[in-house]
Amino acid sequence: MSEPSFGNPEIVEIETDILLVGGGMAACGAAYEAKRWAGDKVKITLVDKAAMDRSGAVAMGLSAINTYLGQNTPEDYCRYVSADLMGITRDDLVYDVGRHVDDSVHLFEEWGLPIWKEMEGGRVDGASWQKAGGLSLKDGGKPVRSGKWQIMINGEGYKPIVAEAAKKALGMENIYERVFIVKYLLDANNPNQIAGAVGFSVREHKLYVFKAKAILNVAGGAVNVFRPRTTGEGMGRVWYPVWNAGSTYAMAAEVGAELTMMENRFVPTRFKDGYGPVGAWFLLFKSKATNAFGEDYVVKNADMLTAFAPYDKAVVVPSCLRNHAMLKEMKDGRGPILMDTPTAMKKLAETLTPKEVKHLEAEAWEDFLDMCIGQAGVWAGLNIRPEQQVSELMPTEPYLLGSHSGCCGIWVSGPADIAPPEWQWGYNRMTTVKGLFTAGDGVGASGHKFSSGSHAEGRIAGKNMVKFCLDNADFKPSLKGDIKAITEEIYRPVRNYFEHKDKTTAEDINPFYITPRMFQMRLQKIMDEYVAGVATYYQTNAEMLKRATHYLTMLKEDSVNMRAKDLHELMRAWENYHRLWTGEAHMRHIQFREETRYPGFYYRADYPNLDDANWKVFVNSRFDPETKTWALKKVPHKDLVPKVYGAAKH
Ligand code: SFD
Ligand code: AMP
Repeated sequence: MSEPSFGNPEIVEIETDILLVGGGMAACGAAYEAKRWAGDKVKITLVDKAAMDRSGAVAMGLSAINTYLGQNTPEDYCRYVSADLMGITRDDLVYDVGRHVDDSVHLFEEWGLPIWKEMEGGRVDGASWQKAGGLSLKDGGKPVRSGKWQIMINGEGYKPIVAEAAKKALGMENIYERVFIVKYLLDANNPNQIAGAVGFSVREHKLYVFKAKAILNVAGGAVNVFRPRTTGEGMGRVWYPVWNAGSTYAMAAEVGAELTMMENRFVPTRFKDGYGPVGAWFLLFKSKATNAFGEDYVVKNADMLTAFAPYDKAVVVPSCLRNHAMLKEMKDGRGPILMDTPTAMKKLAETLTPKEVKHLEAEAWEDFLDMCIGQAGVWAGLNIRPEQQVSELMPTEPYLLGSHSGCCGIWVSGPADIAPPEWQWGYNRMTTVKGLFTAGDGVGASGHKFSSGSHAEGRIAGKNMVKFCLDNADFKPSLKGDIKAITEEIYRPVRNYFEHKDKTTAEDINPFYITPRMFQMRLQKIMDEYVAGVATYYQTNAEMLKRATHYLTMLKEDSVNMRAKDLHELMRAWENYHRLWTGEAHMRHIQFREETRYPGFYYRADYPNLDDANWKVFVNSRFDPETKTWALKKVPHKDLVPKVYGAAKH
């Protein structure tokens, strides 16, 4: 960036009705569905920080669709999601995803996604079932189920396929790629109503100011808030997408949207160092994970888990409790944890022809080549053949997300026909800020949507946003705040750099500024060491959290001193600002919930038990944009779908 132009970008103003912020699964679903209802009356615009073809969590592809109901009922799905997330989920939202998700999967198949089929004579790859005379799912074709909810795909091209449909629906003239949204703006005349968004191009020196009647806030989950296990040697190698920086939560919080369950996190068990997902190995290949001495840690520690199991274990052993059992073995010195891939493959091969065995081996590699190429790289680099050698597993650093096996996010209005009155205020998936909607990773208290459910939820939101725009046709958004001052604020890191760069002999070390990279490391260190990261085996307590509050406050003060020497670094600066907000919300919620609800994800060492009597509730928080203060509260939970309660021993 040349010096004369810094702080003085070209300002591009765009007026629209619906603004979709993000280009991932939820945004693509919203684009497709909103367009169907919008007609010519409602203008839809999409803005993505990256290129939609490969942006978001599905960038590399996936090898399974984790939510496809098929013969299962939405009620069953509610029971499953609730059990996995320790009993505190919104049945109205989960049910709503459950009843619509299969339709999204059918669309994916129609658009060209290869889905494996169960046919006479065995399994057929997604690319071959048509030639073999098979049927699409919509016409009664049978998917290959890896688990009760999951189906197998050849998914390397998953994202381009889904993005293509969204792009076609909106038209490229309504899509802004490589524009990073920094913040939302409220309306100047109506309190608590959204009116626009501001961001900058990461390629050109342009500031974008969008005015919209309704905004869909779907910028994914939060990665790299905590110090990852891979630091110097493998920096950037994490499980969830490194480029999803918590923008969804931070930008919503800043304009006063109520957040929910921000204490929840996902600590996935993954193949060590490559972060390869384990689902297909556990569910499809029926592989067992053991401690170093061959003992199945979930079976071995079953009694220990009953103290925490809020529901019938027949539904599922919750993901956090599987971790809890694994951590017990690690802490007691019985690590490393091993995934016994050779035994699983040998067992499967017993009934297969040599050709089918070769195919099975290819599937084992394809599982990672389709969605987590780095893991295939680790296998190749370490001379691991999964049919011959075991692999290490490891619980990773925490991730904050609302669509996978976690449920932090934003508090939204539920569907009119199911949600009780206190959970609905007009438009499905609208946040507590009028006109601001969310979906996918953004919606709290309803995890296990995954890629398909996020798309379906985006469609639900998109349809409701059109209704919102039609109902509010006379509303003319006018932005609160002075664009000149906001421009100054957004480009401050650039000014910090140019003003101070010559006051040092080492560009990255300067008393007047901090690089975004160093800022990120400071945040990660605080979160890791005080807010239950891997450094403390996921443990914290009130005293540690008090210190975290202090250090995060100081870090926030320092955020104005971040520098950016180019547009890329400017994006890094604002990403880290969003991470900081997300980390702070997470920390405040953990501080508020005085129990250990998710052992294996995190432990309040000062409240080590599950406490249903006091804490079977949602925790909601709100940052007040006027007073700049946070307030947290308990919100009553209720089951809309009956659940079978297990005997919880405390
Ligand atoms: O194996 C801004 N996921 C899995 N889902 C499945 O269905 N099956 C699987 O197999 C899954 N697994 C898995 C998964 C993800 C990853 C990374 C791996 C493995 C390695 C989860 C899904 O992918 C996930 O649930 C959905 O994608 C969530 O959808 P959404 O729309 O909520 O988020 P997104 O797709 O990440 O999109 C975010 C978008 O926002 C953009 N963005 N744009 C503008 N301004 C900003 N400030 C922005 N910040 C972000 C992004 O570019 C992106 O377009 S497995 O582990 O179980
Ligand atoms: P993962 O690969 O770990 O992200 O998991 C993919 C899917 O499989 C998700 O729906 C998980 O909840 C599920 N899953 C993973 N491991 C197990 C397991 N051991 N038992 C039951 N479900 C699992």
